[in-house]
Amino acid sequence: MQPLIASAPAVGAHALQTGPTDAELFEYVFGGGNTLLALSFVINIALAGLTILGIVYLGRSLTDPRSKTIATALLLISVVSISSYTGLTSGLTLSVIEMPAGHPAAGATTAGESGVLVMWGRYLTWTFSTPFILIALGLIAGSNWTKILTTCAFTIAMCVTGLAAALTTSSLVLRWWWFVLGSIFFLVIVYVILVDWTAEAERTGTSELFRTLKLLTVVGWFGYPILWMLGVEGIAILDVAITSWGYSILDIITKYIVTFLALFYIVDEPESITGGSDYGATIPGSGVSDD
Ligand code: RET
Repeated sequence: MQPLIASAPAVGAHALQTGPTDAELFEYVFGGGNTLLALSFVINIALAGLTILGIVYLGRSLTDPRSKTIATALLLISVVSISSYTGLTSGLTLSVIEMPAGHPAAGATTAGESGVLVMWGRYLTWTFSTPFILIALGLIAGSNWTKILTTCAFTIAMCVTGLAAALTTSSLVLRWWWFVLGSIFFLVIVYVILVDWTAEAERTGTSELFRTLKLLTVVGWFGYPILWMLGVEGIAILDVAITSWGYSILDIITKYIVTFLALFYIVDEPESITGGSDYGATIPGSGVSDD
């Protein structure tokens, strides 16, 4: 009879099974030697918190259901963000992961363990934050739910493949293959924003705002795969603190700046944004105008 232990998976066979504990990672980031990295997390907790307060304050006078839907989508971007950065800060969504043979960072050590620091929580939480950015943009353009939900599905697929790329330790080729898949999904989103939503915004009268949001979004979003390629997950010419600041700055542009630009436009409830009291009602004629 085979000994039981023989069927147990080999320790260290999987990216998330080994490495330092959350407490050791927390100490590594906040223990004094990595102030730059620590700041890239904490500053975003503060900014997400301020953005939430800003939306609640500026959005308090909204009455139209469509404006409220957009404001709620904007709010949820920062709700996810504050949670995401809390995960990174606590060490919960950080890991030290050994890169496969041939990777420029193969053989590196971090916090006394072999491997590099991977902020995998970023990819995981983009899965939840980016759909809300796209819902807000699609609604501002006046698009339909088919297109909006299509971009949501593709952004989820893009972020999950990015997560898989970051966590794959078996093969360098497969890391990059995940990355290529994610990039293809990304191009679908870029197409919808640049072609469909641009034309729709033109028709619905929001093109001026949409042009600015589109520029910040498309240019900003291209920064993420570029950072992935240059950072420690890719060709490793940027160290973890610089990569993390890169992502944090892109987050400031693509989330908080986009949020406030959209919000300042929505608070006045122009005709191009309002949907009428029946907007979004599940029963015709039951529109709530008094809440
Ligand atoms: C990955 C790697 C796989 C290929 C591509 C990527 C793109 C990521 C993007 C992220 C945007 C994040 C935002 C977060 C705000 O909360 C996953 C890096 C194309 C575009 C806007």
